Amino acid sequence: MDIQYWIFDIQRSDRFVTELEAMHSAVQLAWGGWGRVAPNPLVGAVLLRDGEVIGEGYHAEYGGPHAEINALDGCDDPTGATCVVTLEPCAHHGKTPPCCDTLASAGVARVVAAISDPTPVAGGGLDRLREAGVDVDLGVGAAEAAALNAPFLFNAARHARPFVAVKVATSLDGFLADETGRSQWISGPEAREYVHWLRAGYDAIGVGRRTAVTDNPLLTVRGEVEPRVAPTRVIFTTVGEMPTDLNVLDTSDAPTTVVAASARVVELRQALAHTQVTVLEADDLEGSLAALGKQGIHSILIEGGGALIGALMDGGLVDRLYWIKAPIWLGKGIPAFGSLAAVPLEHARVWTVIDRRALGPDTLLAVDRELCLQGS
Ligand code: AOF
Ligand code: ZN
Repeated sequence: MDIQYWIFDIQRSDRFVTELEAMHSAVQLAWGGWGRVAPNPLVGAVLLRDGEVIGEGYHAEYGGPHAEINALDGCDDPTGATCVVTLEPCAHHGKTPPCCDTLASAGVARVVAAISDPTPVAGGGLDRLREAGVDVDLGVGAAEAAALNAPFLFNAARHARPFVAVKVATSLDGFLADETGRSQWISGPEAREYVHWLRAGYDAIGVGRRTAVTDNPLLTVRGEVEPRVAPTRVIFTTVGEMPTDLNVLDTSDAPTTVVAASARVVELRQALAHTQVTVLEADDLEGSLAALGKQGIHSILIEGGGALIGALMDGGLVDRLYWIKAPIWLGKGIPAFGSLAAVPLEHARVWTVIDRRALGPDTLLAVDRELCLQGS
């Protein structure tokens, strides 16, 4: 008899979830909206009572119910519960009624949010909850939630350019391609699957002209997540030939934009006049990114090549780096970051690790230049 009680106690304690653990689960849930909710944030919510999970939900579709509402929907009785949510519940009537009011009228006793909502129109939900007599807390799991929504927070801060992420796949000795310029395929199938997942969550996928010509990539999303809006393929070009029969210039599956230096614009507009390709004019990278921002591109994933990545890094224009390292040696080749300016150790910039994991035989390291934590 005693032993049975003892086993029962162990099961109870196994089920006990702290608010920080619930926030981690809420972040994992929130990723379910990747590729489907932008420009809205990724939001997940967990309802807890006495350390037990009694409801879960996430914002799954742009314009659809918010995370808290989906969590309440699956919960029999939220009275007295704690809602752990990755973003401050909204206080506005947008496409759905304010989450803060729905939580208060559902009888939720406590709301724990990781970061505040920086959107002027939707922010302020925690104050409203407090006024309604709900206990509130802000900042639990803030770093993880800020990394989850880095592009959303970056754009809320009204920068003149989109959030820029760079993806590189290199050998162990840091080469993007072998000595002859071949880069297909350094990484394995799991890493390629991951990149398709990654592409689905960005507004645009960019490469330099040389990569577009040498690899002739499609730059489309061909993974498990079907993006709500197909990312725009972007080619950055200053000089050099660009054949008009490149895969990326066929816009039947996704739109394409070429950003060209002014010396090339007239010629390119003429060459591409019979296509649906958009040609933008800009003479430097900052201007190119700003021009893309004006077209409604809020985030871009740059996939190569070395010259474009080096110039973006040197210009301080990279917010996030996804680095996939394959366990192969090339000895010589095109270095991923070969053109970076030298920095003495004491002035070396330190980036924040936001993800580190195995992709089959390869290893992913994701780092952010700076975490936007002003919301917490
Ligand atoms: C929440 N929970 O799950 C999300 C929130 O256009 P709407 O009505 O969908 O509102 C979008 C805004 O609401 C978005 O910009 C952000 O400020 C907030 N998102 N808030 O309480 C959620 N997705
Ligand atoms: Zn809401």
